[in-house]
Amino acid sequence: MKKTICVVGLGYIGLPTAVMFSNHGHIVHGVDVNAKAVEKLQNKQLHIEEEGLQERLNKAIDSGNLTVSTTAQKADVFIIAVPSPIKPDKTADLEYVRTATASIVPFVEAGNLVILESTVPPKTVEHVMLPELVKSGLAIGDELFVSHSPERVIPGRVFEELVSNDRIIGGINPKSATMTTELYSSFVKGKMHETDATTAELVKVMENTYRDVNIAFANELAKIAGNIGVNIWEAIKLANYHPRVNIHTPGPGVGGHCIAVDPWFLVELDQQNAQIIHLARSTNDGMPAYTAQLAKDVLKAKGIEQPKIAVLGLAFKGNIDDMRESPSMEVIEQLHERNIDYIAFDPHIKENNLEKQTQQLEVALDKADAILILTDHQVFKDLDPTVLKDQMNHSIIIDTKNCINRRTWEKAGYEVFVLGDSKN
Ligand code: SAJ
Repeated sequence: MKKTICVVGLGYIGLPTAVMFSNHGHIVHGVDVNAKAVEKLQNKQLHIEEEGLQERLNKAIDSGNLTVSTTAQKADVFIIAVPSPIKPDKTADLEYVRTATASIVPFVEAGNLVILESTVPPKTVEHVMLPELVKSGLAIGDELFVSHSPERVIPGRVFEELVSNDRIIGGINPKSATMTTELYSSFVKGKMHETDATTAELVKVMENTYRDVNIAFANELAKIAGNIGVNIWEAIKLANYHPRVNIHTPGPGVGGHCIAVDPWFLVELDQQNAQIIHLARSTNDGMPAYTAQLAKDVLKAKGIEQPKIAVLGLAFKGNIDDMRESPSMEVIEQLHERNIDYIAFDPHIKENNLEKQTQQLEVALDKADAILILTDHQVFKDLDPTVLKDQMNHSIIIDTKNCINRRTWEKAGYEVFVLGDSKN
């Protein structure tokens, strides 16, 4: 059934969600505090990148189903999709969730549904949202329905995953959950699993924590394997042939705004019991320093005292333009601390604050002593080692993602070092 929907927060999740509902017959009003972003969207210009978003936004606005402004308005359903970052002391910053909730209070009416999509520490709906929503004077659960339906999409494949992923729907009561399931069934083809709000909050945080702990395990194994002369990539591949084993991959650290953040919610919630979770965070946060030290050791062993390194990859993962929490920045910091000169190159990143960055590979490699690969972009996998070799001072490549073809590079005369490898 056609609804009016007010989406608060037009970022990586809110905007695609608003556009999807608009293009599935609902009347949507999108709200963002960022006036510049709102103005751009009103003119059908994007402030974020996502495959397939532009044409969907055009369609939504042209059809008249989507309007955008900086203030909320009356609707049947309110969807909140705002950031929930951590503060420098690693505790959750829930101010955006609280103020977004407060901003809709003047507009909610009996029979409305409020849905939180942001990933939050368990009990946020109960302890942060509901105290704001009661100020509407409506009876929570009888007149005003509330649920948590966390997004689960991966950047770069948002529109595919919005439709096909299963969804967890956590209502503050069964009626809230049923109403939410009904709404999302406008476009979701995956299964929708109803539960209570706090369980849904925990489930979402657990999913990202599972990955963080598993990656930390892989990173720990990489160090152990390197020390005993075994290639960890080969070992993990073989272990994963077991039907019940799925070890993730090591690397220079964990980036993005989710996996490196959400585990802290559980540490804050129950410091005493979140032991493995806390240790995993520290292990992954220690990988940039490990990577910089690896580079230093490799170069020192070759007698190169004042090296210059071409750092390839600034995005937090392959084939995206997103640098949020990217471990590359910390690796660069750690290189700097070890007095290693660097120049960074990432064809996916157009703007950043780095002093030493180039948009040309030739400039990055000019007189470099080594290449250090930090992101597994396809363009790096496709590099032709023969073309580049003569520009460099030394033919050394350090691959932290095991993404280049070792044989090809060795054949071209390079010495190849891989993180978690016996030959380091
Ligand atoms: N990484 C490794 N080793 C691995 C996998 C990843 O080092 O084996 C690193 C990546 O290089 C990257 C970081 O971890 O730096 C995170 O990348 P990712 O692709 O695993 O995850 P995100 O942050 O892009 O998206 C995650 C997803 N969650 C899960 O897969 C459980 C996504 O579905 C969520 O919607 C998203 O977090 C979110 O918003 O919470």
